[in-house]
Amino acid sequence: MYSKIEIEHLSLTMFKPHASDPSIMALEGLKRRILGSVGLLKGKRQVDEETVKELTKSLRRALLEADFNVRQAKELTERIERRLMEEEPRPGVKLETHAMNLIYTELVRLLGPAREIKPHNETVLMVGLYGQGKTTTTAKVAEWWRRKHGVKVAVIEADVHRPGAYAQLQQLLEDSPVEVYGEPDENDATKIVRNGIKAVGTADVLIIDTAGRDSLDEELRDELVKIAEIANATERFLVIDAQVGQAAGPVAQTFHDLVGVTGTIVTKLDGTARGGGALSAVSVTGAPIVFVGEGERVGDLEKFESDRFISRLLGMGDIKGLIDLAPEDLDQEEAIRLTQRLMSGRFTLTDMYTQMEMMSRIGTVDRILSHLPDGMFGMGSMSAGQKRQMQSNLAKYRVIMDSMTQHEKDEPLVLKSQRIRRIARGSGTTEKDVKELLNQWNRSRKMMRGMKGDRRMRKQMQSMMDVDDLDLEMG
Ligand SMILES: Nc1nc2c(ncn2[C@@H]2O[C@H](COP(=O)(O)OP(=O)(O)O)[C@@H](O)[C@H]2O)c(=O)[nH]1
Ligand SMILES: [Mg+2]
Repeated sequence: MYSKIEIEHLSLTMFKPHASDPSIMALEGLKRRILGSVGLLKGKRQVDEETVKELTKSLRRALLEADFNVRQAKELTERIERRLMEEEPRPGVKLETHAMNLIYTELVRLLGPAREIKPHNETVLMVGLYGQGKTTTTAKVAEWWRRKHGVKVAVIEADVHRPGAYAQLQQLLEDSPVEVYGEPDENDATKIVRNGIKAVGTADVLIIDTAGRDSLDEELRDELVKIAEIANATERFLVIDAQVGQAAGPVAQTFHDLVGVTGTIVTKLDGTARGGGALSAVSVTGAPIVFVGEGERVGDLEKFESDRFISRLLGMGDIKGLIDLAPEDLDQEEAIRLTQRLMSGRFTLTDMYTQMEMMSRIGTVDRILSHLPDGMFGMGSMSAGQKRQMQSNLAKYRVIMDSMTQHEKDEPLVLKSQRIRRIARGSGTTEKDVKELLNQWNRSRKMMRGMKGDRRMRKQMQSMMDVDDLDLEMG
């Protein structure tokens, strides 16, 4: 069982600052303003339209000030406004906390799901304009990979336009076993890449740093495309300075057209209060943020996971905030058992019932659903009305299932017309009701089947349900 969760802890006191987070410090202003907006609900027991309007207006201003994309800021606040009006907080949860959770969910949705990184057999091409932090980030990412996955990493310095690039990279990695390949006197970048691949290409991960200018000229474009061809890179990471704000989108697009960007790295998030621009602008190009750079040192790199990032931004402390929202009486062992069963591909009527029961007990379902593919539980976000509907369905299903044998519950496919008639009669319901239950089961089962093969999904489920990871910060 979950330890008894102190609902009071869900109050705004849990949104405390994390002083040691440079990138978060940078967006401190945004956080302060979000807290300020949410503070409008303080002491209120019920939302009213006027306050919600005021709140979302102030929220939109906060996002714009942090340089979030105008259209996205609008959409985001409209969604939050709607949800604030429609969804009720679960009992005992303050309105402010409820609003904070909605904002959290919507921000995470805006920035998209985390981008997976393969541990080895990767060749990474780093691209980007001049001074964005490519060389620094090449070193950072190399070290990250080596540490995180314990693999052999080598880097190639292919920037022949900036004098001293090789020395710079070498210096950044002087304390690291990462192998650095470069030919400081060669001025043909493609040659260096060819030679480099021969020399250090056996490493598990190979990272190639390239040149950039203020803007891309024809020569540089050609060079980049050639290097990309030779390297046959599995990943093309665009390095972009957080300060560029809204311009991040168009820049990303330019590079995307050239080499097919697979991921974005936003650098210098420690140095700007307006990082929201780069964060949200690149998300519209479809090349998700993979890392964020938050300092000049090699260790100042973080794998970007929007949920963690946003919860830290809002001071909610990673996934723990999410778990804090689970109902006090949600049986954790049961949750794990169910997850394992779902993952095994078996899905009985009892499983469906348990699943629905769990979901109906969780007030802020969306918070959890935001980590799962849409519709995994057969619902996106539930309004209060839908929740009531689900609860009354559950009551009906319980009665119907009580009239079934264990075998029928385990193998609902055996339920043909005669048995259906018997069950309806036995439970005092109609055949239509029984069929409805079976239809619901069928839909859920199909969804589960789709999930089964989804590795990312499995990992998410595991991390969500994993007891070891649930050491509650709020205790
Ligand atoms: N504060 C801070 N500075 C950074 C970060 N990444 C790079 N820099 C600095 O930005 C400058 C340009 O970086 P560099 O790697 O040479 O950029 P390149 O021209 O794209 O290769 C250097 O002074 C770096 O130390 C970061 O995440 N935070
Ligand atoms: Mg460089």
